[in-house]
Amino acid sequence: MPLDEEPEIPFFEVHEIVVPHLGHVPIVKGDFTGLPKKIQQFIAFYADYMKPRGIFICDGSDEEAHMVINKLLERGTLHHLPKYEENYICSTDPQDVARVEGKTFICTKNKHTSVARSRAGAKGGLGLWLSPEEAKKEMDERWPGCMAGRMMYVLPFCMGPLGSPLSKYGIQLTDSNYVLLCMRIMTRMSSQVFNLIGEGDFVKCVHTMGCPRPWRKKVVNHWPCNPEKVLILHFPEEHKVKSFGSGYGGNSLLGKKCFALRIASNLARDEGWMAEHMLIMGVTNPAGKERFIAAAFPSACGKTNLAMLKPSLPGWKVRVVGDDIAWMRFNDKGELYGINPESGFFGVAPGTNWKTNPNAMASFQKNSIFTNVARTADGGYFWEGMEDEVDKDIEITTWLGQPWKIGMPGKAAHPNSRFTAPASQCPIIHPRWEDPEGVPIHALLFGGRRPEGVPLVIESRSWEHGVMLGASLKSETTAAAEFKGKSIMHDPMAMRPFMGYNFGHYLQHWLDFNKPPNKMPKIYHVNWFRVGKDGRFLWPGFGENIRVIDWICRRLDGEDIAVDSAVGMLPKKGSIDLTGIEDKVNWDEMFTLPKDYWQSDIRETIEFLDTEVGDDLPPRLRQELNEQEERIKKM
Ligand code: GTP
Ligand code: SPV
Ligand code: MN
Repeated sequence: MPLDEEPEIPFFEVHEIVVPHLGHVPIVKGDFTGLPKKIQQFIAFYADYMKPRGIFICDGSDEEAHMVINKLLERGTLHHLPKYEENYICSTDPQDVARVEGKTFICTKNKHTSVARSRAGAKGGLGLWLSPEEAKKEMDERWPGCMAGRMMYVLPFCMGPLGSPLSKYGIQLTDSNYVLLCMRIMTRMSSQVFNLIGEGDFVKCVHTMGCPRPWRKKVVNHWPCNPEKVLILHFPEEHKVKSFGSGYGGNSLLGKKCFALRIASNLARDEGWMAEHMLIMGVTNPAGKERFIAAAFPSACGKTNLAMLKPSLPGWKVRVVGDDIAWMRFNDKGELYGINPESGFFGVAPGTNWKTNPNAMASFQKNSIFTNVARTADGGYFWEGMEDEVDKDIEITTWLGQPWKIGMPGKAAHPNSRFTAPASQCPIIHPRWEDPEGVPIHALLFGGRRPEGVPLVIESRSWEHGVMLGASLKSETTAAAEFKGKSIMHDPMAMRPFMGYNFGHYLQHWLDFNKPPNKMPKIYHVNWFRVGKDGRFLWPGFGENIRVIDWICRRLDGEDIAVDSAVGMLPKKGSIDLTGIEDKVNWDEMFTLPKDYWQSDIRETIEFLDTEVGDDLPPRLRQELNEQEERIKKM
């Protein structure tokens, strides 16, 4: 029996207006009876289960959005930012500001479908499994009647260009109109999707803030949520996601991490493709040759910034296809093609400014939503990093609603505050970003925040060596999840919080792609975040990263500009173009490989993968680790 059954509801000889089983639940918008039967059943089942006061079937139109925006303005959840066109700001309950990884589970009948057969001492950080019985118990405690007194919105959406063979459909039920507005930006939300689904398959997404009326707890910032009861459940075998208690980002915009990574990685395993936490960018060199690069960095490690990079080298052109998620597939000729399943950017606000990321700035001058940023007295947004771009003395209201000025202690915006902007508004959006076939992917990058020991760029020796570099990915913790303080965490393939199935099987899936006729893209490891003795970044980053991209593209062209090292191929000294920044960077400091550091690093990595992935660690990957360790010993 499925974990969470939606029994056939027998009343479906549809009457004219009244939907018998829903009885007291009015359809306040949309044509329920005109929907495909399977979708009617899905809605009816959950309406009965969650008991909303009404059902609002969305069509994704501007009128509909305005209706909701006006309601939220009236209620005080949203504020208009008069400095721009159709930009709105809101603050959440301060207890609901990031993804909650410890409350995010994969539910499958068999435990080891979801998580690897780890060894004693494993911390279980590569995905958490919950048994069907436990899941049912937890759901029974939360979901029945959870929408009492609230509206249930039905959001039909498509991940990927409408009509692309690589795209997938979903329907999200939610009682948050903020989620409705953000999903409208982040996915292709349209009533067309109902017809495209018909009686076919779709991912069932059920989200609630978990505050049925009468709600007796204090609501902060007009943001009802239920932090004590947050639970995010994935049922890959049933193509279903259930999320309770949080309205924030990855917890509530279920098309994003839940569907496009956790559920999709399962579909990808079964159907022979890849669902990855990667940006996709097109880079054209001064000679006019374009390459596409997909890059996996953990949360808040620079994907959005790299995808929209403004090149500091003359003659280069960068255009963005996606900034967070890539769905990729080898075609019949063995060429890897990728699409961006999303249609918006949910980007980290702090640090973003007209210098570091002008293309992101330009993307959110209109039709955007800002969450947990600060406001200026002249009706603009503000966050850390914008100090040089607003009047020094301007009155600011922090994300917590406190009066504040630049230079005062404390922070104006939450470190994980975000902008939600339509991708189509990005001035450098790639003309092929909605190409149903996707774009060809020529290189894959992995990277994280590595303050110590790890050089600016490493080229893998082979596909398998590259997969090992990806599996060994580590990064300093950031504000994107609930972790406190800074420490270096493993984040293999930048997928640690987003794995939808057994990580050992996932690595094997990657290794298995290397077979004819597939032409394997080259794999690189990059690190913009190495720190010098003075505690400052050794590499200027942002627009200067084009210099590393240039080196990578020249390698793809076969230029002899790399030297062998114990950890992979490194740039020959001087082979990265540093024209104009020679005095700012110290090559040797950026590229030295401290033997002690690497020896303990590889030991620790092997230990980690042995313990966490255990018997599911592919032997080929273990061999790559051994060989790397041997080379490091001989360094
Ligand atoms: P998610 O959206 O959470 O997945 O993050 P992301 O990977 O898209 O990271 P993003 O580009 O938003 O960058 C996160 C933070 O890193 C921001 O504060 C940036 O200013 C900073 N950052 C990005 N690129 C660089 C870089 O090249 N060098 C330095 N020093 N900081 C960077
Ligand atoms: C991330 O944490 O990687 C994000 C933000 O992109 S969220 O959508 O909240 O996952
Ligand atoms: Mn991002």
